Amino acid sequence: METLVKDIHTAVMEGQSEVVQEKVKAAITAGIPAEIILNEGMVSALAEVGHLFEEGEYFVPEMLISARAMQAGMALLKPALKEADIKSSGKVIIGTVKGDLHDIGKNLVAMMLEGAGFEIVDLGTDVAPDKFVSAVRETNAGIVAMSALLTTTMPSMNTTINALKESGVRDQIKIMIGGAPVTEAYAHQIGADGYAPDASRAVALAKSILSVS
Ligand code: B1M
Repeated sequence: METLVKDIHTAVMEGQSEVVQEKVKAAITAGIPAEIILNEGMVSALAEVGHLFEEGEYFVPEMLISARAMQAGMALLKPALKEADIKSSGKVIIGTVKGDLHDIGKNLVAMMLEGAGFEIVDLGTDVAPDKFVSAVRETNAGIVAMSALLTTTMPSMNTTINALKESGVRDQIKIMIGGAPVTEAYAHQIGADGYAPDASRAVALAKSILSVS
């Protein structure tokens, strides 16, 4: 069991998508819990990739192929991450804010929310404030969920909230935010309704702000 998780970790770090897929399939078959495969095999590998990037040992192409390898593995884990008793919990509009192309965390949050019974409207990455506004107008979503991975794109969350206010739709929805540099304090500062540090707590937060049990 440990060897398989280690192999997944190494393959994500080396950006070997096919090996990741092969090992993730083997780990699922071996009965290793999806959360262990995800957190110990893949999320920790990307954290290490981030450190190597900071230290100048990895560059953007290496980060990118590691990210692709993780996404290949995540696709296989999706069914296993779904909760058993799924009932409709509401609709969530989700996107990575303008200027930001990181989508793995956002995809993971979307996947876990979907698994918990939420309907997802995924706007993708680099989402301009007016796109969030249009999505609120076009859907009957209860939540707008924004992700940012760069300190330089966090202000786009504030700009988006202001755009939602200016267009008169702010009070129709709850707003939740997250992403590595984002904090609870920042959520308060910009007037979001909630912050979650990871995907499972994002599910708990979404349920609590929509009062879903
Ligand atoms: Co970039 N990158 N990157 N990158 N990248 C970081 C974020 C960085 C910390 C690396 C580093 O220096 N150590 C750094 C940011 C520094 C900063 O601003 N403080 C950085 C940089 C600098 C950059 C570029 C500027 C590099 C360059 O071009 N010179 C560039 C920017 C491009 C852009 O966006 N405009 C860039 C590009 C890229 C790639 C494209 C190569 C690739 C992204 C590919 C992709 O996403 N499809 C990439 C990657 C892979 C990373 C790291 C290595 C990994 C990010 C990741 O996917 N983590 C990252 C280093 C790191 O994080 N340690 C780094 C795994 C993911 C599961 O975690 O996204 O944190 P995370 O999501 C978590 C939580 O944050 C939370 O739940 C998730 C699951 O638990 N969460 C939410 C996320 N969104 C949420 C929303 C919620 C609630 C919770 O509610 C709505």
